Amino acid sequence: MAESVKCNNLKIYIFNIIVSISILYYALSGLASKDHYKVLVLGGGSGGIAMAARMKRKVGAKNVAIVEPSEVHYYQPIWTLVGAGSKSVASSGRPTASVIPSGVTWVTSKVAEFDPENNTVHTDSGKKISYDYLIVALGLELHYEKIKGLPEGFEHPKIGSNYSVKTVEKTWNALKNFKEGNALFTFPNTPIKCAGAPQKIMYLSDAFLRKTGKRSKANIIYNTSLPVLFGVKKYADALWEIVKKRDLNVNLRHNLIEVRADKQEAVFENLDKPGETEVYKYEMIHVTPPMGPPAVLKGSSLEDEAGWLNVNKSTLQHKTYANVFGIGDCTNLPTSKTAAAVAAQSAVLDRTVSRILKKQTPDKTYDGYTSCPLVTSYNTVILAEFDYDGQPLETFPVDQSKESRVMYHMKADVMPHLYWHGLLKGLWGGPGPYRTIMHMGMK
Ligand SMILES: Cc1cc2nc3c(=O)[nH]c(=O)nc-3n(C[C@H](O)[C@H](O)[C@H](O)COP(=O)(O)OP(=O)(O)OC[C@H]3O[C@@H](n4cnc5c(N)ncnc54)[C@H](O)[C@@H]3O)c2cc1C
Ligand SMILES: *[C@@H]1O[C@H](CO)[C@@H](O)[C@H](O)[C@H]1NC(C)=O
Ligand SMILES: *[C@@H]1O[C@H](CO)[C@@H](O)[C@H](O)[C@H]1NC(C)=O
Ligand SMILES: *[C@@H]1O[C@H](CO)[C@@H](O)[C@H](O)[C@H]1NC(C)=O
Ligand SMILES: CC(=O)N[C@H]1CO[C@H](CO)[C@@H](O)[C@@H]1O
Repeated sequence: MAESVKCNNLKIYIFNIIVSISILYYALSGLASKDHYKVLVLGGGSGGIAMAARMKRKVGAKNVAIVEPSEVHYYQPIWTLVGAGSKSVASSGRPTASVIPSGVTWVTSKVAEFDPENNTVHTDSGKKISYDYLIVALGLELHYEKIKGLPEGFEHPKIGSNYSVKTVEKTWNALKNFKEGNALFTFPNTPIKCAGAPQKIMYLSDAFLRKTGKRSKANIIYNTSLPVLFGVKKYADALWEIVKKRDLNVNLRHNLIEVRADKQEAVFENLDKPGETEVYKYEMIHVTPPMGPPAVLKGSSLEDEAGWLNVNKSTLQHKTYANVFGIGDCTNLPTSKTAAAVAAQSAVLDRTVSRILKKQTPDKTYDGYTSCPLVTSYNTVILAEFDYDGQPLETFPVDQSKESRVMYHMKADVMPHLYWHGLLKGLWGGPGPYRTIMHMGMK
């Protein structure tokens, strides 16, 4: 009897020790994955990875962390070419773990809340992380649900969207199975990333239908909510020529508001005559969804009136919080949202943060450089490059508004290499320094 009581006491004693050790272990491991970083980067997309690589060089890997929920990092620009025969979806993605700079901490969660007064963010797993400097690179959000009938409509055939990895292959199926009728391409009534992509997809579809002898059975229509074909006149003029030559019907100020995928019908609103709608039958439709700022910025003191991260357009420093910075699609920088813009911004932001670390004022200015390779066929590209004022800023000493095969190779082969090995390693800050060399005093 006494023996068994003693034994039970011993068991309880051992049990208590185990529990205590476990609690201590979790408490210590909590401490080990420390919750304070000198530089905290939010988002592990193009801008976040590039900046983490650059900050690692400045402050050391152990002082940098990235908050990013996704296990896969995509090179989004290649989605325009995926399925067009030249590239596969798989080739556009790599494990996030392989692009996080070595030694930098990866927090696999979503940012759920900002507390910039206390230099802290909260994650969706309830963790609080504090920082000395914060770099926000959260990208933008796609809003298919703002079009009535979507995203459910994607369960039907004949509809696709190259803007999401979930729907990119559906575009190719719709195109491959095209018989005859209307092929519709849309551009929404919001800012979007890579504003050239909605029409690149049309040019490639046109080329595919010609190649397969079906072009005479297709009526290709590009209904865009924009008042122009492209924001920069030089390139818009060149594109109008192409559109005329290839018999593509472009309608400005037409906004897609509904898709009835079961009936293969699309409803557009005429933005110049509000309330007036037109219903179109389609044999294929490519939807470019409305886009908006990351929802998590909403209600925080970091957003501007439209919900984008409110930064100084020259230095990329937040307008209210001097230790907060922004890069890429999530910001209110008044330029076209592209990875090429992110590259140029990364060089400026690198300099801005260095100066702030040394208690100096920022001295390098972002000119709004962005670039959009407008793929106009299976082997040609118009490489649009311009700044805040819509002034062309061309890298090569040729007229880039002319369709070019060399530029196609830039887009399909050189750019992906530059992305994975240059931009993401924090080594590519855009073509600025090369522009001068390339022009060799010609401009
Ligand atoms: C079809 C298509 C074609 C394109 N073509 C071109 C092109 O030809 N040339 C070009 O230069 N650009 C092109 N782009 C645009 C380019 O891909 C983007 O502009 C660029 O990737 C923006 O980088 P970013 O870092 O701002 O955002 P992203 O690279 O989108 O990264 C944002 C990251 O934030 C993460 N995130 C989101 N919410 C949270 C949260 N709450 N917490 C933590 N992390 C979060 C996301 O998972 C994502 O990894 C194209 C894009 C598309 C879709
Ligand atoms: C994207 O659009 C182009 C043009 O329609 C098409 O050729 C390509 O296949 C699309 N991408 C995918 C993955 O469907
Ligand atoms: C800062 O943190 C404290 C304590 O956590 C909190 O009470 C306070 O509201 C926070 N400040 C702001 C501006 O949120
Ligand atoms: C942006 O920052 C620069 C340099 O610090 C400053 O001169 C300029 O006034 C700022 N612009 C705005 C709009 O705050
Ligand atoms: C599909 C669709 O809505 N097409 C419309 C695009 O805009 C023009 C007007 O400019 C209409 O005539 C088309 O019907």
